[in-house]
Amino acid sequence: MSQITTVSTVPIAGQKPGTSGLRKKTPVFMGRHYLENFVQAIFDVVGARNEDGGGKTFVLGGDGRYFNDRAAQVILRMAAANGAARVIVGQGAILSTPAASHLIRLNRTDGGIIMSASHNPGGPNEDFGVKFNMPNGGPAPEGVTEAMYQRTTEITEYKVMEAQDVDLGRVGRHQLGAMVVDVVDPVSDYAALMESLFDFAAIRAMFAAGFRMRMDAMCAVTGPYAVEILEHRLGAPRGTCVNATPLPDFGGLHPDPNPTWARALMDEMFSDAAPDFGAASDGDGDRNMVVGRGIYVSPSDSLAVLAANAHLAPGYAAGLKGVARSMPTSAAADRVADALGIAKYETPTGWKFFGNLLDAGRATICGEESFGTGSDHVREKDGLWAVLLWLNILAVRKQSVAEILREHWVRFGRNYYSRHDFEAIDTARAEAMFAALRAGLAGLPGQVVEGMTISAADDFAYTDPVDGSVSLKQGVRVLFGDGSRIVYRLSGTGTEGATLRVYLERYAPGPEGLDLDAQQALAPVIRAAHALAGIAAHTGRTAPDVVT
Ligand code: VG1
Ligand code: CO
Repeated sequence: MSQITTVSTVPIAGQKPGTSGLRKKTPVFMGRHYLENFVQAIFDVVGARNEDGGGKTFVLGGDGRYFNDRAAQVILRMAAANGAARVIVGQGAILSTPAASHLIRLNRTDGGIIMSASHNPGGPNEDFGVKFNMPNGGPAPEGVTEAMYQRTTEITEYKVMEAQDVDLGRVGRHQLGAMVVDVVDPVSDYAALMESLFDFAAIRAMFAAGFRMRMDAMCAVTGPYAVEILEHRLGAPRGTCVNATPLPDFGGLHPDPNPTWARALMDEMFSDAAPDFGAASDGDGDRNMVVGRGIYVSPSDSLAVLAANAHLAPGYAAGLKGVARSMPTSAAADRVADALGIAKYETPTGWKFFGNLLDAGRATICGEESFGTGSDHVREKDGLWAVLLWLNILAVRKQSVAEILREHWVRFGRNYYSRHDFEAIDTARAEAMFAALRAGLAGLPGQVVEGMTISAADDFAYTDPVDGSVSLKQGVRVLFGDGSRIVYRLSGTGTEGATLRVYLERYAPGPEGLDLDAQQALAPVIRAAHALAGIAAHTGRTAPDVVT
């Protein structure tokens, strides 16, 4: 028998979603009422029933990290108690973020709950997270997450069904009280979507002709997707995918695909035994890092190359409507948009800001400097999608990654780019640094630093061109007359202190000076960034923890 219980609770401080959902240390999420309060706030805001009283349908899945399976059972019991009619769950409560986005759209559901802290480490003492995606498949916009947060501050009770666990290991239809739980294979619909976008025959022929790649899934959710698509459907040799079994603690790895955390892949790609192409993905499968033999592709460059070549893939043969990038992402994609004569957009950090542009058909491809690229095929960034688009381009152009990148820079010029992260800074000190920076902005234009003249300085504000919503204080920008740029932001995904992100960019028009080391090319910009913000004086840090 299943019975619905109403449990008394009290608000828990700090349940405010950040850049991408609510993320906290796992023990916090496992604390009494913590998950329940937030999930109830979600249902209170979006509703589990339609206006006519009928139940809604949701998608549920996560990246498989520690507590994913237990949290899924709680969320299902609460969905049933709140009146939902049906929940579609990935087998084993597993769904990559892009696959969840696809299922939400494919089944015309009322949204979905994704359990992930993405690139943050997982485990009993690491991070967990929950976010809600809208019926369009995209992350809830700020207005909705703010309403959920407000709800958590006034919550007095939540509803839960008393019932046995649903067997999420068995694909098929299950019942939880009156609610249907459809457990689905997490991979098949997503793989079919990829086949509809890319020239699998051409990629298969490339592998058959000896092309070799390494795909590092970092013991996170992409493994099963990559094995099925790359090895089974495209004929890449068995073993192409490594770290392909999702583990609750990601095998102790930090599933953040960047040169620091995907060190093993970088070492292989720069060794004598390097394959033609390398890629890595993050905890929930929405990020990608791409590496050629002996050459690293910065995410900003990857976005630009994909935009310039997307028409080579069947799904984009008609061309792009527009390209959107987050503000801290380099302007490389803008140059491509200008050359193609298509629209370009600059949004705040976080995929939720691309949703309206994609829905309105204004942008086809979007990207962030943080290893996120995607298109209008779903409403999340999509790691494997980016890998497959690269493979499709390589199969058509029959050139190496290095050749493609060099030709790109010769044609468009090169935006040297790097991000320096200073992690776990004392929050008060980080805030003091930003207060000082903001207070001094008006006096910056005209000043000369490291031989470069500051042409403008501001705190990025964004007005959504589709719904007119305004987002303020999205990052401090310092622009120089020669096209160089510094951006300062505080991370909204961390769970410990503050993380300062400093984004550095410098444009080289070419044809000379296109092959420098990025850190060397950026040296004056880096020195200027330290000087202008007084990073050492405010934070006590002289060098970044992570450089991408
Ligand atoms: C970071 C990235 C941002 C990305 C977000 C979610 O946010 O900078 O570009 O959208 O993570 O990515 P922040 O606020 O820490 O800078 V994921 O793959 O963690 O969902
Ligand atoms: Co992610």
